[in-house]
Amino acid sequence: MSLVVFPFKSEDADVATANLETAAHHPRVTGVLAVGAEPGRLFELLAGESSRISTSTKVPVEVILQDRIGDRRSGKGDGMNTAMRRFLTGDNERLHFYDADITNFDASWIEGAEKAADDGFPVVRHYFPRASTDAMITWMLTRPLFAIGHSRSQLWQIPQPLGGEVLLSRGVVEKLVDDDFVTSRSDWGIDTVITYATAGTGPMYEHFVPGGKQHALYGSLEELRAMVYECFEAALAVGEMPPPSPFEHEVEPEAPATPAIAHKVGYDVESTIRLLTEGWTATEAEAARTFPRHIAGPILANQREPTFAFLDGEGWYETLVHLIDAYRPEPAWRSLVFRLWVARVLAYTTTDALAGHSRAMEVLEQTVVDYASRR
Ligand code: GDX
Ligand code: MN
Repeated sequence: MSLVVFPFKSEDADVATANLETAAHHPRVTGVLAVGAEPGRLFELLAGESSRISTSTKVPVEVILQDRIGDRRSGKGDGMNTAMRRFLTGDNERLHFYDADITNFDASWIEGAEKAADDGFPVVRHYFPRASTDAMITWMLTRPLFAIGHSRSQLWQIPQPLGGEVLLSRGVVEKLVDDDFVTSRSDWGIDTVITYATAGTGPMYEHFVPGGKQHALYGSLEELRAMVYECFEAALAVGEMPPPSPFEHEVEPEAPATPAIAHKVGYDVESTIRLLTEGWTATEAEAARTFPRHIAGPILANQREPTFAFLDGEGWYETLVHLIDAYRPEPAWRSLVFRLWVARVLAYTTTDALAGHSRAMEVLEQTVVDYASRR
């Protein structure tokens, strides 16, 4: 008995409807829930579709609005926390989360997770191959900060700690809804804190999806601004928490990325370079001057011209270590952390990423391993 949940905000209605339908048709699924960010056209449309799907499948399909639960920007976190509370009012045993915008969502995702749960794993995460310039928040912020903050734990070995595709069994959800660290994170940081809060509480299984996750694409990295600093702040907060206890972590072996994934370009470089030089304020420059001089110099050079080559693996490590102490959740620092992340992504894209997909992935992984071994 499983409930499948899709948080949604502004997605393609046909894609979201097809996903509700796929979930409702699965024999293991006894309920489907879509949690919307706000009322409006998409919300009304999905509400209409949900009653049609309920009637034809005899599985309850509900579309609800998220409650205000956390104390940060109201975003995906409020959506997921609303879903977990709602799940506990029913009698389903398992809760699956999937993003509403996945275009290759099919029964195999549900099956992969259910099978691992049948084998006794209360937490199942889906992971999949990604383009070498995709997942840049995971690769440059979350895994490095986990590696620095909890170097001896298995936390940084979780391949996709920001993934929104997970199965949680009832006992796990009960813990999460009682955990302020999770309920307060109403923004993009929710996936980070759920990853932390589910690590160390029992076995964890990683289900590999060979075809990857196809979903709505970004234009410029600018679209990720809030996600960058919100995920960064969540990962910093995790760094201040006690390390998770050792846990059984079974990771399905991964297969090489298909050519379509390996050759995909993650973002537009030209429109991204401008983000280095635009919009500097005096307070942001002041924040930049707190870095050690050999890093502060090239950061501040971006006020005049794009400068990013200094953020190789070594430069980035020093940058993160300084941020861990100096960062404040204020506009100037948020702008600076986004700018630094853009510079790091460009430095990587113009060097390691050019070496081909499999080499680039090795370098990314090795960099995280190196960060952990320095602590
Ligand atoms: N209820 C609700 N409220 N749903 C939301 C909100 C919100 O405020 N904002 C976004 N969503 C939904 C959205 O409709 C989609 O279904 C899902 O959350 C993910 O959003 P999307 O814009 O597709 O994000 P993206 O960039 O694909 O990010 C996903 O992967 C990231 C990653 O792995 O890098 C998402 O699961 C992120 O949480 C994750 O960090
Ligand atoms: Mn998406």
